[in-house]
Amino acid sequence: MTTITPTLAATEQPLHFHATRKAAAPSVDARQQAWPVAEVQALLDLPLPELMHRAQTVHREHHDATEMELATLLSIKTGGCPEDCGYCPQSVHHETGVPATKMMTPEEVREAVLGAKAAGASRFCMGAAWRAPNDRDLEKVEELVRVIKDEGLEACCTLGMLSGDQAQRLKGAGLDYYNHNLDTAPELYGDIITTRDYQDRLDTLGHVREAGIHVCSGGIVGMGESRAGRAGLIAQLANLAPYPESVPINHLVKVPGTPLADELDLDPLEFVRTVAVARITMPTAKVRLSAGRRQMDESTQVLCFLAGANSIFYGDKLLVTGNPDVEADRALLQRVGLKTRHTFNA
Ligand code: SAM
Ligand code: DTB
Ligand code: SF4
Repeated sequence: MTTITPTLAATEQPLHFHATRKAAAPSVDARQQAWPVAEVQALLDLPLPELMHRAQTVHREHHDATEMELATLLSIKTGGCPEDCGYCPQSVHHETGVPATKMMTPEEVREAVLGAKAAGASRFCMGAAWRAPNDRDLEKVEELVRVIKDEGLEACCTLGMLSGDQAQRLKGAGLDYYNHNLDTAPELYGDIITTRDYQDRLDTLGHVREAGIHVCSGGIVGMGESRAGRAGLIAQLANLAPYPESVPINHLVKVPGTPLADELDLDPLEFVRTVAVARITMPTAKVRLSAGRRQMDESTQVLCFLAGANSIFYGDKLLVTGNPDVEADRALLQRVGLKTRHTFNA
């Protein structure tokens, strides 16, 4: 399969499944505290040494700062997606040269899971280019989830919108995490995607949560948003009650043919700040340094680790674009002195 080469180069409106400070009942669970956008923006605006110190303090209170989770990603159904997400190479609305494929078989998926396990991944995430799965698709995905669980890895998938019943079925198959990103701040959403709205995303997250599946939800940085836009995204995530167990912070991968291909480069330190603020506002979550590492220099990645990122995608490919080579990642983790499940179970 081809790997696509990328180009080089606030709101406080209450929404359903969104806790405002007023609505939040006094709670024994510190995870339920709400974050006004202005407070999140104030964190983003801190001098970097102060922000990093706060992020590292929170990170160490809740995690072993020398551990890194490795998750491997597999596109089980690529391309031909009817949605018009402006960043995405798999949308039929953009001429990116990504061909639509059929869904992978359980045998193909097992082979990929075995490879990921042998390379040291502890979590396996399957992505499909759907607006929402139909019931026949879902039955096949349930079988694929069982393949991952048979091999002893944590199972995650990202399939688009889910109904409550579909979420229950995935839970029954053993799914550990469901990834469904809010992607950007509510007020910017309509500039990036027109075929669904923010509330659709929140509804699916609600169904996932109700089914007892861990929520994986984050967004994309570098789509032309301001700091206020990044604050709006982080506040939305941090105010989910409870906030997601897993928060992917993606850097936009600029793919030729997508409307965002010519977006201006973001200062890498703005990306690092966003990771740090995600860590501070969602202390117990896995903060995942996700798409865009291939285009990032290693020092920026290390700053993200120091800002509290404790999970990466591991494997030479994301869905259709490239990721750093496994050997390069192993060498980087070793140079920084980070342990993975492989090393901390050894
Ligand atoms: N179709 C499903 C959906 O949108 O929820 C699942 C797959 S979709 C590719 C998963 C996520 O990948 C998106 O929500 C977005 O955050 C991320 N993504 C897609 N294209 C990207 C790009 N070019 N750069 C960074 N992240 C991207
Ligand atoms: C997430 O937040 N990032 C991953 C995963 N969830 C599914 C996807 C990144 C996609 C990057 C562009 C591509 O290769 O299609
Ligand atoms: Fe489809 Fe998901 Fe890509 Fe949007 S991000 S076009 S929903 S595959």
